Amino acid sequence: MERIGRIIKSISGFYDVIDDESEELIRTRARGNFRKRKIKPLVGDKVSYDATGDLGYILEILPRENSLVRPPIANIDQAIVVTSAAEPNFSSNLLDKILVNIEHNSIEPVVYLTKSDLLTTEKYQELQKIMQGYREAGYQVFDDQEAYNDDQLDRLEKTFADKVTVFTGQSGAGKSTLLNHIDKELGLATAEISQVLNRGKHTTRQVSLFNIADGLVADTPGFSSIDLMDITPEELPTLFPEFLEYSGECQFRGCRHVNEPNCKVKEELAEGKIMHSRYDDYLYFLNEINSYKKRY
Ligand SMILES: Nc1nc2c(ncn2[C@@H]2O[C@H](COP(=O)(O)OP(=O)(O)OP(=O)(O)O)[C@@H](O)[C@H]2O)c(=O)[nH]1
Ligand SMILES: [Mg+2]
Ligand SMILES: [Zn+2]
Repeated sequence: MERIGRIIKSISGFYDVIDDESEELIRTRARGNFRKRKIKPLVGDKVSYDATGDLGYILEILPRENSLVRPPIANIDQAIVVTSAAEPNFSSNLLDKILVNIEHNSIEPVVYLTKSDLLTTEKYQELQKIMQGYREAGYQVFDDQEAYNDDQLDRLEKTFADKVTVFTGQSGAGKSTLLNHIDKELGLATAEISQVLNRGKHTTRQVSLFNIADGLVADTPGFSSIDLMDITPEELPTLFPEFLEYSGECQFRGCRHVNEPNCKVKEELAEGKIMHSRYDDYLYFLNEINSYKKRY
């Protein structure tokens, strides 16, 4: 019998599906023809499946609203970008790259700062100014010094209802730790970062969706870097919300905000309304994207 459900976990060729109607958990396999067509079901996929025997079979993947490569997950509404203030060190370049990637997939981004408890008051205040810049750029930011205080956790949880939310960010940033604070029963594995490399140890190995606060929330494997392969130079300036706010007032339509005359974005940059670090990252990413093109 054909039914509809959502993949919440994938383990070595098996896919755990929650049935849309009965909310039962069914273990399934993908039919052989998926492999032939080079289609890989993703966590988050809505699927039709046959559950006649002990083991179900995925028949079709329903059309995706969106999907990410890193982490591999489909049909996401919101992404919590877990960002460490220290250990690993805060990197605006990495944060901006993650944000661009999320904007490209039309997912609502939220910035969640962890590990500010490891900073001196002075360093924390500097970082708070940067975080205020992200708020002014249009992002929702959670940046309390005590990352997991109840009030902040409550406010975060309220954003989960009726959505699929993915926790993403660098390995070791604290994604699983944050989820464990939100739901005390999850008991997700966490590990100290490598002090020698100042990098996380890739503790979380797979994407899993959990039912939390009337929504679905995914813990995912962290990464150390991402690329911008799918993004064109034309699209890039549209992925910075604060540029979009002013680009209508640039003299040229499709202004890239680099060397064009009467560029409103550059005027706002000079006025201090646009963060220098964001603009510098924009130029850096533009360069990176252009260098991919030359290679093909
Ligand atoms: N001091 C401090 N340590 C934290 C904080 N958040 C997380 N940690 C620690 O950072 C380490 C890494 O946390 P994890 O939750 O495993 O990180 P992760 O983002 O899930 O990492 P991956 O699964 O590798 O992607 C653990 O030792 C946590 O206890 C924080 O706010 N403050
Ligand atoms: Mg983890
Ligand atoms: Zn411009």
